Parts: sequence; C-alpha cells; structure tokens
Amino acid sequence: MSLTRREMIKAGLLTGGVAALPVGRAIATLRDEPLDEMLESPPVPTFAVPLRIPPLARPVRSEGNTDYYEITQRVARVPIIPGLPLTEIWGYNGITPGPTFRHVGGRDAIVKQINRLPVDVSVHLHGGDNSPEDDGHPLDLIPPGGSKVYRYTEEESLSTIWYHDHAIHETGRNVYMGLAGHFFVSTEEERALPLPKGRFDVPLAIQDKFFLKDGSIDYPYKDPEEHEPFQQGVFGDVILVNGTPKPFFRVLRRKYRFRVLNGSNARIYSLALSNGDPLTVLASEHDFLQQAVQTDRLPIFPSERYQVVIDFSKYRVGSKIELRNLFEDVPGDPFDPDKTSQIMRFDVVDDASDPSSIPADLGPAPDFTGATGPVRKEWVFERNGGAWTINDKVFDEDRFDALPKFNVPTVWRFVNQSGGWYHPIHPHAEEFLILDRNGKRPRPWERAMKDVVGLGPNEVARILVTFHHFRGPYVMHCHNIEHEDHDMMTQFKIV
Ligand SMILES: [Cu+2]
Repeated sequence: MSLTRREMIKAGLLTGGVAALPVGRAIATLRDEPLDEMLESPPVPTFAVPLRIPPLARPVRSEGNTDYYEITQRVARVPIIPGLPLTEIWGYNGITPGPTFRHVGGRDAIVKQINRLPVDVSVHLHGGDNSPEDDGHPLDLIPPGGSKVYRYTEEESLSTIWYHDHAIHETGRNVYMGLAGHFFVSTEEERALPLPKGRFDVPLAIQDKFFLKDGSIDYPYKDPEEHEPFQQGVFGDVILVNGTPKPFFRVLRRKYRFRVLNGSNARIYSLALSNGDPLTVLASEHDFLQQAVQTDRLPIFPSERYQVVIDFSKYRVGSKIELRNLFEDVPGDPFDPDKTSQIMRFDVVDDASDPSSIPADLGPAPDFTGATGPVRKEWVFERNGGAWTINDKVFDEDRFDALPKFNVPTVWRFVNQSGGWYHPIHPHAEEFLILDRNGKRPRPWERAMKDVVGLGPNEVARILVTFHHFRGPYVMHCHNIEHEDHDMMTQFKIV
C-alpha cells in the first residue's frame, strides 16, 4: 500500500533529514512535471469579449451597524471562451469572480456561506480583520450541504481585500475553479476624496487558466487519483480579467481607478501599458501611499492588490491601449510568454468631463514605531528534499511555530533560500509594513500597509507587524497556491 502525501506528512516522511537540493534554477529539478507536453488551450480570440464587471453583493438585510449577506457556493455553467461550449465553474453565487463587496469600514458584515458544491470549502477574507473562528482556517471546513456564518468586524481603514477558498490541500483547485471575489472597505475620509468613483472605480481580477476543447476548466493533477496538484504552481495559457478572456473595456476620456488583484494561483505579472506611459499607483492593499507613484512597470505577485489610476484624457477617441504583462520568466511556467503577454485592452470611445483628481498628499506617513526592535522571528522558505518548507518543516495542524505578543510591534525576517523560486508570503491576521528588501527600501508602491510580500530569488525582507485585532491561532503561507497546498504553510498563535 502506498502512502498518500497527507499520510506521509503525518508520518514525518517529508520532513527533516533530507539533503537540500542544489541552489540554482530549481525548475530544472521539476521536469517530472511535464505540463508543457500535456496542456494547451484551444485558441482564444484576443480583445473580443467585453470586460465583465462583477455585480455588487447586496445585504439580505441591515440592522443597526450590521449588514447581513448570504452567499451560495455552487456549480454553474457560464460562457467564457467564444466558440466553445459553456464552462463549468465553481462560484460564489454561481459566478466568478463572486459578487464584489463594497463595505463601509466600521460596520460589521455577517456573511452566511452555503456550500452547494461537491467538495469541502473554507472561506478566507484575505486581508480582513478576522477573528480566528471567522478567518477561514484551512481545516475549518464547510462540508457539501453545510453552511457557516462568518462575522467580519472591519475597522474603519481603507482596504482592497478579497475573499477566496482556503480548504486544506485543495485551495489551488478551488480558486482555479472560480472561488474568488473582491471585497473593498472604504472610510469616510476616502469617500470624501475627489478620486474616481462609482463606475469609474473598477475591479480587475487577473487570473490565468487552462481550458479543454469542450470548454471546461482543467485543473491539472500530477496524480489525479491522489488529487496531487503540480508542486511548482498551476499556470494557464489563457489570461482572464474578471472571468473574461483577454477582454476589451470601453473607456471615456477621463481618469479611471482600477483595483487590480492578482488572483492567479502562481503567475506573477509585471503590468505595463502598450504605449509606454506610466501607471499611477495610489494604494497598496491597505492604505494610500503618502503620494501617488508613477511606474512604467508594476510587478504584482499572486494575491497582491494595488489601486492604480489611468488617465485616458491624454488619448484621442479611437485610441486602443493594451495592458500588458512584461514578466516573462516565472519559474515553473511552461507556456510561451507570447500567450500570456496581453492582459486586456482599453478602447477610448468618447469624450467626458472629469471631476476627479488625485490629491497631492494621499495618505499618512507609515508608522515605524517598533521598527528598530530586534528580529523576533526568522522564517526561511526553501525547497527541501522535494518539499516546500518553512524553517525546514511542512504544515502540521498541531504545531505552532511562533507566539507573537498581542499589540506589541514585532519585526519578522523572511528569507527565500529556495534557489530560483518566488514566494509571495501572506501572514493572516494583520497587515504590515515592509521595512526593507535585501537591506534596501521597499519599492515605492510598497511603502504602505500590505498583507503579502513577494520574495524574489534569494531575497530577504523584514516586516514590522503589530497583531492588534484578536488573540489566537492563524496560518501564514506562500500564496503560490500549489506551494501552499504542498504545505508551505505554518501556524502562529497571537498570545
Ligand atoms: Cu512559494
């Protein structure tokens, strides 16, 4: 009888005592995963489908300071690729991305999640101020036919967050099948700013998937019987924005604010406009930057979010500007970069007046209280004897690897020692400031509160975090979801 991966981890067979792989382009060691020989989506027309904007989540009722929602997770068949049959997705309310929450900070949201899917699920509000019971722990599963009520007591702070599945060892497949949605938290101060609002404040979830000729999404398994996903990360050769493949979006000659989410399992993007003009970044995941920052390339790792403004008043009616991906070499990605270099196109269709503007000073200066304190914990991310490890260990639900103190500013150090691999690291429970990367200041658009830090090859980053919402157990993991599903995940307990 052969042991399953889960049983091997339980038996300790995948931890410790194994020689580390030689440092270098670790991709060469993963040739047992010949994705490129197996997978190729049918041709997908480029810029032929209009961008879909997910509908807003509407409360079923509101009482006092609380909004009540109900979401049903179910199988649906939806048109995705023109010319192909309908595609089966797993969606919140049967759509992907799910409904967008535009939540007023300071109010409570109570969300009943009903599971009508054939699999266990867990819902994580990524970047929310969640108690341990409401955080969507990977083992806090809702079985098929079951439901769970999540209570979100969001403090009044600007947040561009998202909700997605987090079921143990199946998160990659569940998100790839469609279980993801936007969740924005606004503040009174933000609502008073003259930034683009309403239909000019547009969510963009960028994802990549693989499709079969019958229209279905095929989440590839290395070992279908064991539901063993590919360890390197699952990519796709079709880029989707809000569930629409390489869409076009008709814009007016004015400013638009985009909430960009990299909702891909493993793909890193470097966003750029085809005409070379810069993108204006307003905010990280949790805060405005002190001042807007212009960049002609915006790298965005899985699960990172940025608020970006593009001013289309600079372009004549009839202009077509592509949003491109210049990140060509994600380790483990088997696809021709030509297939994944176009994301979407903006078609400038008409004149418009533009009452919006970007204030010269947007956000407060970051609070570095506690930044000079000692490093309280070092976390080393490695590929270790064929397993993804944190401090030489894989996930164990019965183990806590750190006990940070409640409400005490804490410095953690993240070390990527896994050769050529990238790891977007996400501690649950609290946003943080990146203090430095390899001893240098973080990138200009990273200088506000974040909840993911993208570690490049051999990169070392220090973060400053003050856990101040709830005490209790939380997970931290790599947000390359197949790395996470292969147990590059740890637990800490806030005490
Ligand atoms: Cu990783």
